[in-house]
Amino acid sequence: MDFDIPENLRMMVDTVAKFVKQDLEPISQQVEDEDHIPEDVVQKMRELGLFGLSIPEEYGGLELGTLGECLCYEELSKTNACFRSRIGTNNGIGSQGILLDGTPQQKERYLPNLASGQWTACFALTEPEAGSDAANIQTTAELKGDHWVLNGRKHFITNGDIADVATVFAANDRQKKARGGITAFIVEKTFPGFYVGTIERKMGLRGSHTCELIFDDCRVPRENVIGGETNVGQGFKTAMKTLDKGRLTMGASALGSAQKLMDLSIAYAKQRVQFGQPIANFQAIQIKLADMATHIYAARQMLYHAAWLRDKRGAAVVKEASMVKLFCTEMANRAADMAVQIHGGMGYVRDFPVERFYRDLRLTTIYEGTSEIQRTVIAREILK
Ligand code: COS
Repeated sequence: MDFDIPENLRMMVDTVAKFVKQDLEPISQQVEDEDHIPEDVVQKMRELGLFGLSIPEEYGGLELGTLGECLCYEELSKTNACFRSRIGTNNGIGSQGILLDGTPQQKERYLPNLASGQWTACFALTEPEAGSDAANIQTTAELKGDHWVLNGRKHFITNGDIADVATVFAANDRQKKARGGITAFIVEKTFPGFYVGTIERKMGLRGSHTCELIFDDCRVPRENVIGGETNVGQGFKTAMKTLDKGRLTMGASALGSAQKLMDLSIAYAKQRVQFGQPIANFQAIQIKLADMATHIYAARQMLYHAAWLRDKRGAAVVKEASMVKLFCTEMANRAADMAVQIHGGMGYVRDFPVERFYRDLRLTTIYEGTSEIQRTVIAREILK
């Protein structure tokens, strides 16, 4: 076993850490208040290559591999979660369908624009009647001449309002559902019949928008079926494979935030004096910090191992990816709870970042597959 992180990845992580400290952290409260990331910061993200961490070099990305991408996400998640969310769809759910199953022409057209960050991508799977039951898609796709015509409504779509291109899953055959009935399409925002609907008012993750997408006789050229004609009906598998990777990076994000919360809690416990001494001297606080450190250590080992497995084995880490998402996100939520407790009243006010992490992390056990779904996937895999 070799636990050394390769030099090139270490350098990239240092670059991201510096960017977080110098450029992102100073504006994290402003972004929270304004619910918007300034364009000059997005431009810096482009210049650093952050939109193309996962995309192969031949398409202009950094091709860091799963481990490298996870390491960067971990670092980026030590500040406001919206920054990670901004680059997340291009690296993850918005590009992976094209990368994993797209035709050479589709990769050529879309991946360079996504890697550079000139275009933003989103992933449109979830619908009002298809959340955890992702195969219950009601949006329909009907072939009419040279075009597929999409009709329906997606919701909870991260970056949907700013997306130039969406990976959209629609039912070509409602009876067949996950087995031959769902097709993945690449839909550009300029295609007729594509509309952005309501933007949700959320508990947290301000600065990152989640919205409805509406398809009203939306005309999608035949060549925009991901993988081409032979892949009609095979979209559910594309969605599942995409989510497998997303579950690893989601784990990495939760881990980074948990680490930050522990660092903040240690610093606070050392300087906050009660009963004539720093509260870090009290066992009640020490136990919380020790638990946080131990759980973070365990989470990091499983994440790095699963990422390494994926880089070595390709996409076949279904069980491990769900385990990582489940463990890291639930761990981070517990860490956030402990961090609020250690900070006391200061953990509940908006002058300190702990309160924001607490709200933002709450989403991590829900989106890209709830904890309950992760357990379902793990159980299926081990009972096979
Ligand atoms: N990789 C590749 N193929 C997969 C797969 C994976 N991870 N998971 C399932 N498949 C394949 C199956 O092998 C099956 O193919 P065959 O017909 O060739 O056997 C097909 O897809 C259907 O799979 P399954 O029977 O498992 O479908 P279900 O409807 O039972 O799926 C779960 C159930 C819970 C796994 C799925 O609905 C799910 O992941 N839901 C959560 C969705 C989610 O995470 N949403 C978050 C919002 S998107 S950001």
